[in-house]
Amino acid sequence: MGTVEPQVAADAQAAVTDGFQLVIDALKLNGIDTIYGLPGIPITDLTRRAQAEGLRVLSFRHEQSAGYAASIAGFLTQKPGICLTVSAPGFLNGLNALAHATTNCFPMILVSGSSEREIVDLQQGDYEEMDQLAIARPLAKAAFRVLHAADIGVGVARAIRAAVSGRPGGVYLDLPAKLFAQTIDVAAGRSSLIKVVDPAPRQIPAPEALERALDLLRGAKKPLIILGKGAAYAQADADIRALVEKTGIPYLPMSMAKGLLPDTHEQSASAARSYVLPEADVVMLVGARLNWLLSHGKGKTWGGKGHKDWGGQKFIQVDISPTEADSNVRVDAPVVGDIGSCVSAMLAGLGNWPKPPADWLNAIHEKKSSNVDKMAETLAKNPSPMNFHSALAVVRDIVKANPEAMFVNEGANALDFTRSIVDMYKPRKRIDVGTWGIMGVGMGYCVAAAVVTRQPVIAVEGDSAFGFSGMEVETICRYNLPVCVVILNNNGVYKGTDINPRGGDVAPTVFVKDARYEKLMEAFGGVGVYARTPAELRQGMEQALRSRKPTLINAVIDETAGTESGRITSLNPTAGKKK
Ligand SMILES: Cc1ncc(C[n+]2csc(CCOP(=O)(O)OP(=O)(O)O)c2C)c(N)n1
Ligand SMILES: [Mg+2]
Repeated sequence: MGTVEPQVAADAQAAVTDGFQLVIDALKLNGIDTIYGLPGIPITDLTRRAQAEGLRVLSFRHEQSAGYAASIAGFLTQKPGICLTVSAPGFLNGLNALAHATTNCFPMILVSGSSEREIVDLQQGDYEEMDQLAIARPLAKAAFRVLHAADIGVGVARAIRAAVSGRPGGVYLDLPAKLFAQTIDVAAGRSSLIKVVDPAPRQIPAPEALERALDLLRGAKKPLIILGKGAAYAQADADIRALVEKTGIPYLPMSMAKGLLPDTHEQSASAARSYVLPEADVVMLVGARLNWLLSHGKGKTWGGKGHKDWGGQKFIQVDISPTEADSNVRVDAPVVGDIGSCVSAMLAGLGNWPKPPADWLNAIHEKKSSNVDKMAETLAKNPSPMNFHSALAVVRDIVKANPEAMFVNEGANALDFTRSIVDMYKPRKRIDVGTWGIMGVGMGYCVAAAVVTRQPVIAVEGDSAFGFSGMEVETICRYNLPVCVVILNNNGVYKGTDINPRGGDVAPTVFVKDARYEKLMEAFGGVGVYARTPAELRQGMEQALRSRKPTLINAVIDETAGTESGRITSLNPTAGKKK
């Protein structure tokens, strides 16, 4: 070792920062405090250093779960949820969640390390070679790549803006391996970072659009409001409730808008859904889209003659996207703006609002009462083995007693029955399969819900649905999260009774009979409960909520109880199906 040249010594002492640090600094500067990810080349050190810098770094067993966690964290917080993955395979595992976020309008940023550009672009066979930016682009609201450390600030700022502004969505941020070790002068690095000002600017609706909408609504004989998860996302809970209550208009909450007003609210028309949709004359959609979940606003559900016929309703659509209106049927009064601004402007414009006609309200009330009575009868039965109803009657009570708890739900019958039986009492408590009816969100959602809200989490899962993310019970135990997973175990997809006519392998929808899922939770130090009766289920859930210990309750359900595809049997083509 010779003497160090003076210039080199000066360089060594010169304060430099690197790509790793700048990514962390840029996220922190913008108030991002949690990363959902899975380490490996080239982002392992990023996870370590982020943790050392005080970010919460939650490490999952599969990137898909990390991605779903990030996506729902975005929904719950209005800040982009960050999912961090390695290159090619890790990136691809995260991609499902990115597309899910875009489809559901959740703000999320998938940050993936990637391999060396020069080699990838010449297809010379680099380690985990893949043109990730090109692959992500069609699935994301926006996609960016950062090549120089000095551009990290801009890259992160653009990703944040794209994720949360306007209609939120999934954004992809590509960070090649070489970026992380690049060094630049500390001062230059600091000044390159951007703290995003007003990332989701309010979008104020036009006065004439409001007037048009209110005129239409005021003149309605059979008005109906439909609240979607966009309304839940907006966090304009008090105004939304005031709008519903001051107008006196019956409302239907979409699945993730349940609890925006308590499901027990007298204006809720949920228990009379199949009556109000075809009967309504003016329907105001608030943050809800006329996609398949609302039968595209036409067809028999809406009183149309044929499956594509218009039912005659006029629609008001309150949405942040100007291109949403007319996507399926004519919208007579689009109101474009952020839900909070639109709803508060509507409230201000109500004036002396006439109550909807009494015969409309009375007819709904009658339908509701008779349906509620029928349901109460079904719920009161106590068959052996349990069926969905007798198990969910217990879940319903537990949720009522714990209205602050977060509620995760996925499956087919396990989803559909739960949605209609289990009332929600507070906004943004229910998180589920969303627009695609996607399986696999369960355990990732549980982790994010517990971390973001610090409330206990109850997850009601089909046995198939649970399997998609089941290994994340280790993650739940590792972070000791207050999650109570209830598996409605009917031995399979939809039910456990299919038979393979040729013998040999079991039918494709059937699983191992009487599988002991609760042991999976015990394997990692959590509590496992095997519940064959409503009483055992109740005891297990109460204990889980009291102890806040990770708990998995394997609720044994009659394997004949479900129906094919739950409530959407009609969408499932079958070989002999009649038109
Ligand atoms: C990612 C994904 N793969 C497959 C499906 C098709 N699918 C819909 S529901 C479901 C599982 C239903 O079974 P389970 O969760 O046990 O609910 P059950 O009806 O038995 O209560 C499947 C596989 C899907 N929706 N998403
Ligand atoms: Mg099942």
